[in-house]
Amino acid sequence: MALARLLTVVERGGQASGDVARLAYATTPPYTVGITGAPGSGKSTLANELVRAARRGWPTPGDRGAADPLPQVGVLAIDPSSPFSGGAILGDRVRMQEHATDPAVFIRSMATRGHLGGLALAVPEAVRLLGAAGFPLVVVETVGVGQMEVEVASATDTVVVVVTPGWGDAMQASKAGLLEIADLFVVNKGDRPGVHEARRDLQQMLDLSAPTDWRPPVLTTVATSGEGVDALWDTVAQHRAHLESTGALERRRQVRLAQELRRVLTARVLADVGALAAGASFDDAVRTISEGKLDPYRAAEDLLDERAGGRARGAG
Ligand SMILES: Nc1nc2c(ncn2[C@@H]2O[C@H](COP(=O)(O)OP(=O)(O)OP(=O)(O)O)[C@@H](O)[C@H]2O)c(=O)[nH]1
Ligand SMILES: [Mg+2]
Repeated sequence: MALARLLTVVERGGQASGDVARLAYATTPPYTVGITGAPGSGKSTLANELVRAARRGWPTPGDRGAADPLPQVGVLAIDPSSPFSGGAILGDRVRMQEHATDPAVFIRSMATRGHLGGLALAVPEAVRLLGAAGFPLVVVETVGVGQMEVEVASATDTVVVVVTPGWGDAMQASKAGLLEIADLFVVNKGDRPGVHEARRDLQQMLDLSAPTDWRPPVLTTVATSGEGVDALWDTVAQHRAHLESTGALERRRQVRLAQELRRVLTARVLADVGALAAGASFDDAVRTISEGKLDPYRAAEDLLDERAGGRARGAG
């Protein structure tokens, strides 16, 4: 499938990825829902169920029957630790199998190939690509552990943070920086003991955080049975309506674009640094520094000047 191949290009990064991004750019971005949380908290199972609910369409307040079904839904399962990609990792593939024959649901796992900018750049590009391919909704699943994973999750329109019942889970989420990025919380595995305590812990933490015009609701789900997932989808829709009516959606997306542009710039500059450090002038500079005839600061200036001169000559 062409879309899958284009996503592989985006995943690899570099010039070709930039070309794809350019093609996909001028289209309406899809609405994105991030699902993040600790490993094994049920994110994939929940994403699976959420897709099922979402396919029925965005709920229209007061008149459920009028919702237009979503033509296509994309799911990107981000796997920060895996060097493998190009299709769902085994566990996700098994769990999401029921959608596998549904052409309206596109599921893809993405891993970093270690390219500059990494997933933080590849994910928004992939989302844009799905938007250009006609997907109005993309669900992004990320394991909320490292800084980069939290950043990827927070770069979605509605961020769902999943916790499970059990001592200190809410606290762990807080430590991982998930409290700040959550638009809504889900206590999944609602069939297990400790749901009440988990909900209470989250509410207490929310009480302590600075009040905003949207207090993240705390929902309970049993992803394995689908219990609570319709309510989750309704709440995602409420959050979207809130973002749209306050202008916050526009602002958030603007901030994200600035972030993305900064990352593209950083990747470009780092690539330049890599090229400079691989050149003969660099080796010369190291030798001169070691002979005590030059300091690294001056050497860096010289290298940059030399490069700028080379560029000007190349352009002229
Ligand atoms: N009892 C119970 N088990 C659940 C529930 N939701 C998910 N599970 C189980 O929890 C395990 C992990 O579920 P996943 O959906 O793979 O969790 P995940 O967060 O995507 O896991 P990673 O992607 O590996 O971080 C599976 O065995 C699920 O069947 C639930 O609501 N109740
Ligand atoms: Mg998963």
